[in-house]
Amino acid sequence: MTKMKVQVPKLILLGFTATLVNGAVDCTFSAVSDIMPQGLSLSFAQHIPENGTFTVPKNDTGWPTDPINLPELCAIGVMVPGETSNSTFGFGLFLPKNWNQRTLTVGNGGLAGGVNWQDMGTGVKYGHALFSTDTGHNGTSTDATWAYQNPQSQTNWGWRALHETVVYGKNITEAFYNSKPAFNYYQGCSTGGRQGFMEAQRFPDDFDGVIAGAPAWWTVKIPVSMFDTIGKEVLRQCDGQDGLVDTIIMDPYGCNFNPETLLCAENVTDTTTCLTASQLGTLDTITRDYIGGNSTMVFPHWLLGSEHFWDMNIDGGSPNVIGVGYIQYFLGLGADWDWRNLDEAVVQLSEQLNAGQADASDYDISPFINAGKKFIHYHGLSDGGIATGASFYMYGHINRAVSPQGINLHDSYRFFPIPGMGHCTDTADYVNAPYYIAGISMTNNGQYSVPGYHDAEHDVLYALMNWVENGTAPDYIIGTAFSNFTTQDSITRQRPICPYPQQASLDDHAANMDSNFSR
Ligand SMILES: *[C@@H]1O[C@H](CO)[C@@H](O)[C@H](O)[C@H]1NC(C)=O
Ligand SMILES: *[C@@H]1O[C@H](CO)[C@@H](O)[C@H](O)[C@H]1NC(C)=O
Ligand SMILES: *[C@@H]1O[C@H](CO)[C@@H](O)[C@H](O)[C@H]1NC(C)=O
Ligand SMILES: *[C@@H]1O[C@H](CO)[C@@H](O)[C@H](O)[C@H]1NC(C)=O
Ligand SMILES: *[C@@H]1O[C@H](CO)[C@@H](O)[C@H](O)[C@H]1NC(C)=O
Ligand SMILES: *[C@@H]1O[C@H](CO)[C@@H](O)[C@H](O)[C@H]1NC(C)=O
Ligand SMILES: *[C@@H]1O[C@H](CO)[C@@H](O)[C@H](O)[C@H]1NC(C)=O
Ligand SMILES: *[C@@H]1O[C@H](CO)[C@@H](O)[C@H](O)[C@H]1NC(C)=O
Ligand SMILES: *[C@@H]1O[C@H](CO)[C@@H](O)[C@H](O)[C@H]1NC(C)=O
Ligand SMILES: [Ca+2]
Repeated sequence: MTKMKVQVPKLILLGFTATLVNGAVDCTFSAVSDIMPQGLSLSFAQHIPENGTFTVPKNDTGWPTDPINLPELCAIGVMVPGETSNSTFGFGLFLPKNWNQRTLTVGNGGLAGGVNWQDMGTGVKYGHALFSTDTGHNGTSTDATWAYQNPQSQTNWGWRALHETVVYGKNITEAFYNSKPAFNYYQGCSTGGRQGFMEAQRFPDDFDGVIAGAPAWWTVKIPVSMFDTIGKEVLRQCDGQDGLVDTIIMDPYGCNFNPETLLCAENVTDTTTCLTASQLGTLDTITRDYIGGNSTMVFPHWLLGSEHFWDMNIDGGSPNVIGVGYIQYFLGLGADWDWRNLDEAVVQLSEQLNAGQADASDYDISPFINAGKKFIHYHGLSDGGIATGASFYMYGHINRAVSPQGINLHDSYRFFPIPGMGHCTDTADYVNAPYYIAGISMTNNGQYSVPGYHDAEHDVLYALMNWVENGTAPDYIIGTAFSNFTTQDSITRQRPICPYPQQASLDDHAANMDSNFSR
């Protein structure tokens, strides 16, 4: 464990070295049409005034919320026709009037089809030009039916639509401002995290820096069904084991947890507050890695402290519909396939098909690293959706792939496990973890960055920019908790989040930081 002193942060406003550039092209349909690359068709070009709202097109169902409080910008919708209607995809751009000469591509979530207008609305407040793809279909996060016997759409969702969106997006941006983007960035979480790894693995030229959160990268693996919440008992046992009773489990792997304390006493009739012996067996299954035939890892376990969020994986007693839909429609087993029939053969079929080539398990990212690019990876230690163990597994395998090539991984890629954070955002109210590190995807509509702390110490996007553009690596990112995370009105806690394998030192410093922020 590395000790680290962290000053109580001061308000630092980030001074940008890039000059602001104004659009060289009017935001009219005909002017924007003229700068479209060959073969693309413009759906709309719409001028949004300062502090305006963008109205999401009606059938664009992936992110239907209208982003508000926007800076003045040009909103653009583009269709990329494919050889068949199944291979067609669309993408959106927000090109701000005052442009900082950077681009930011945002990722998608779950199985959703649609332009992520919501995260674009957050990202454009930083001054970047924003891109997002619809991944080739319109649909909600849990709907997989579009994928059935539709390999073109699977490939679009797997990797193609995002990559081509970036290539076209840079082209359109340069023509719009008559100036080439100086730096290109990416951020996404969950499916968006998978997309970030995929890009770094396959298309190292696309971005100078990537932020990938809670990557659902292991698409060929299958989440198993979940059970009840026992989080408070885990917290009771594990909280103090990291050296500080503060409702936060800093090191779930370091906790020696005894589940037997949850066992129902003899003859107990109310089993809502305890677990039966067979329920304890289920708990063991959940908190252990899923090892398949021939001792292969099928999927890592959920960590201690994630119990509050396990309900992400139960849906009326059956497993998460995303996982089930994936098997039914991506693997082609059809709507009649029942999750109770999950067996080794399904796991093997999944490995073999690698539907849409979406599996981001090419661990050798040396071309990305050798080109001087930077990668920030984060994952909530309390994630009940994508097991955090998958990120530790990913880190370990990337390290094993690049270290023998003489690469010091820490110089280019850092993994920040975030204590107490659920899937991409959120904390249990009995934990109140300072997890918020801004960027896109954990920020509410109309907001951006950390109020009062628009800087590289507190905001992961600024941290990445500082790393890429100044060579200043993030040794920590300070997470923030608010009394109400929705309104972000008052800060209750701030804590450094350290890159793995370091951990913030747990002397009385953390407690001091808490008291400094109880205002
Ligand atoms: C954009 O792509 C078109 C081809 O479709 C090409 O002619 C043009 O030069 C490109 N523009 C930029 C700025 O890259
Ligand atoms: C921005 O618009 C909102 C309504 O969406 C309004 O309440 C607010 O006062 C406006 N802010 C500024 C600075 O004009
Ligand atoms: C929206 O979807 C409906 C039903 O699929 C279709 O009839 C309509 O033409 C679509 N509208 C647009 C603007 O694409
Ligand atoms: C999704 O819906 C939007 C809005 O109606 C439409 O413009 C777009 O073509 C659709 N995307 C796909 C891939 O069908
Ligand atoms: C296109 O997708 C539909 C399902 O949305 C599927 O039935 C059809 O076979 C696909 N066509 C091709 C050529 O893959
Ligand atoms: C549990 O129930 C059994 C059978 O009714 C009884 O013999 C036993 O004494 C009970 N144990 C306790 C601890 O109440
Ligand atoms: C184990 O490996 C053997 C040899 O590669 C293979 O034939 C078999 O299908 C594997 N079994 C499982 C359950 O993965
Ligand atoms: C680079 O460093 C300078 C000097 O500290 C700072 O003003 C600037 O904001 C940094 N750039 C980025 C992108 O963080
Ligand atoms: C936080 O604020 C939102 C919006 O005002 C409100 O709906 C919500 O109930 C508040 N949450 C708590 C825990 O107070
Ligand atoms: Ca603790």
